[in-house]
Amino acid sequence: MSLSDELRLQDGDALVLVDVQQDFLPGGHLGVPDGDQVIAPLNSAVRLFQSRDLPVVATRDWHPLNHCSFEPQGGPWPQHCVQHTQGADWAPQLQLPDDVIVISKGDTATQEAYSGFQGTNLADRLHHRQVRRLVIGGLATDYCVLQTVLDARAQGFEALVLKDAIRAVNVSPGDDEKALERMRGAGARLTRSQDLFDAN
Ligand code: VGL
Ligand code: ZN
Repeated sequence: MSLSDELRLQDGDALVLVDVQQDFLPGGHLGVPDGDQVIAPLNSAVRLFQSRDLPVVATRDWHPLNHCSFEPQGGPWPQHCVQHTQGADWAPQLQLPDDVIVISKGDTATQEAYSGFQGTNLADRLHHRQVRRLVIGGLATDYCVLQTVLDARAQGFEALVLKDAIRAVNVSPGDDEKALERMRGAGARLTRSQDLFDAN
């Protein structure tokens, strides 16, 4: 099987967009450097998956105002993605399909949930649709993308990460590279979105 065969989409594939929300864009309450750069490749990926009738999932950080990850509660982060605020809305340029599967996470005040699988029914919903492989992009590489990819692998899904469609917070320089290494170590494959488009 050639490399491009492995990138060919088929039944059992699903696209997962991680936390492409206003607060993670530059200027947002937890702005990720160049976070807006993920939108164009992800919109192209959405169109490709839609054209094949393959599922598109969008996870969102959906915190109550008193969430434990916020600084006033002793957490590491400024308040962000507070339920029903503009910061929790999708990035304005993001083009989600009408039948997108929305997964809200981090909605319990006392629990952090970086992964789209944590405290949600994502795994059940994917298994129900016979999904076996996830194509993943979004924000942020070193937190929610990383943990979603690791959980996907732990749950037995194949994982293909679009490396130009993710961006990192990089609290410490090099966190992005460490995250990529952990994904690879867990058996995820990293590819350029253009290679996915060319193979399809
Ligand atoms: C995230 C920090 C805090 C993320 C969410 O989406 O990567 N990062 N909450
Ligand atoms: Zn959060």
